[in-house]
Amino acid sequence: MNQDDKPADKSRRELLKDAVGTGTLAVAAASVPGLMFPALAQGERLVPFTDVPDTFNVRPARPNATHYLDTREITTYFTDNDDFYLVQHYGQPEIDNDSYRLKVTGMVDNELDFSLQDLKDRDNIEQQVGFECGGNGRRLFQGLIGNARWGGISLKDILEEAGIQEGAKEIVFFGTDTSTETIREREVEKSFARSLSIDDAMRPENMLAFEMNGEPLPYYHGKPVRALIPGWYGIANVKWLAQIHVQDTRYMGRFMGRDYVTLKKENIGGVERWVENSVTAMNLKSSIVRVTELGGQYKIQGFALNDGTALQSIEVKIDDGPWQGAQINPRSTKYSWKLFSYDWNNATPGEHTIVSRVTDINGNVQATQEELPEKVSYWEDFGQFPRTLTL
Ligand SMILES: Nc1nc2c(c(=O)[nH]1)N[C@H]1C(S)=C(S)[C@@H](COP(=O)(O)O)O[C@H]1N2
Ligand SMILES: [Mo]
Repeated sequence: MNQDDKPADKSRRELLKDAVGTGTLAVAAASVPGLMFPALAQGERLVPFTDVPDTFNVRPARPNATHYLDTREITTYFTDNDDFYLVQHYGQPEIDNDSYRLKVTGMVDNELDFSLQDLKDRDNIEQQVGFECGGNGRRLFQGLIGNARWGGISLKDILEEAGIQEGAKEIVFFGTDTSTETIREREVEKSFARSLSIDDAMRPENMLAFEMNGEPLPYYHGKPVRALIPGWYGIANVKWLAQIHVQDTRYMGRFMGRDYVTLKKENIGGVERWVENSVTAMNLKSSIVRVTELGGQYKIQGFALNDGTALQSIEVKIDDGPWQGAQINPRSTKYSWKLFSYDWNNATPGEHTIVSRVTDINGNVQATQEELPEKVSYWEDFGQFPRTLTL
């Protein structure tokens, strides 16, 4: 076990089965030390980025507030539960474990109604999953991001037990959190909700999670149960999950149809059109988040995330130099984030611009901001992110 692992309860851990093969990277990662993002060693320092203003301020998690990481301070492979980013659009409902119920309703052969214990009594699975908010990006220096070890049960099993009926199209996940929304000048009480197509919902890696890094799912992260859709932006991971509903129509709620909707220009069969899409699977993305120096030796570190497709490489470019391969943490799994590290040898004093790009095994290369389609909304900010610093 690596030093930066949280100590796991062994006996419990051995009981947990891996949900699906963790999947390996296509990258040969020989001789990479397991500990890629250590806390600063004695004499080591963080080199400040000149693109981060002095006023940029990261506060600890607080009730009902968005919380983001100071990505320069990422030192562990698993993000601490207390520091994992937080987004909640309708507040943070308090749910009592003993009275908690999860209902499965709609176009199913058997409507189901589970207590928390009923869910825990099913076959338990565990997966490493990292994700970011669909609204993450350069303005927060990528702070809406985290990686954790999630424990729970298979969503597919539950759906199979319910028996999805012929003609069903979508599965809607309702949270317990509600808010009054003004829609066409009318005030209506709405629950947070997201939907998946039947095919997307039946992916074997999807989970209902009730543990995070070996602890019961924390209150802020959806206690007692949340959905976890590996490879997707965070919005799909409905917290404080109350109901799973199967229907034969498209779910049109705010977080599918209005918010978390990207507007971009696309070529549609030869015609340039403005296209809206719901934020779904994560785009191929990497970013540099920290640079360290020890005795004149500089190291550039960052992360990559995508939809789970194996990676070919992560590369770093310094100023107008060539792209150079970085080392990817070999402990990465299919849906975890991939931390990378690059030894910046012969760094010269002065101003520099450094940038990373990730390539997957299908040859998809992370685009520059300029190469991406023209986009109006800030959702899905996955272009290359050049960082500046002065040595
Ligand atoms: N019930 C509920 N689930 C939710 C949300 C919410 O507001 N309510 N926010 C979503 C969004 S936008 C994100 S990015 C992730 C964040 O999960 P985290 O707060 O555990 O990091 O939760 C998702 N699940
Ligand atoms: Mo989000």
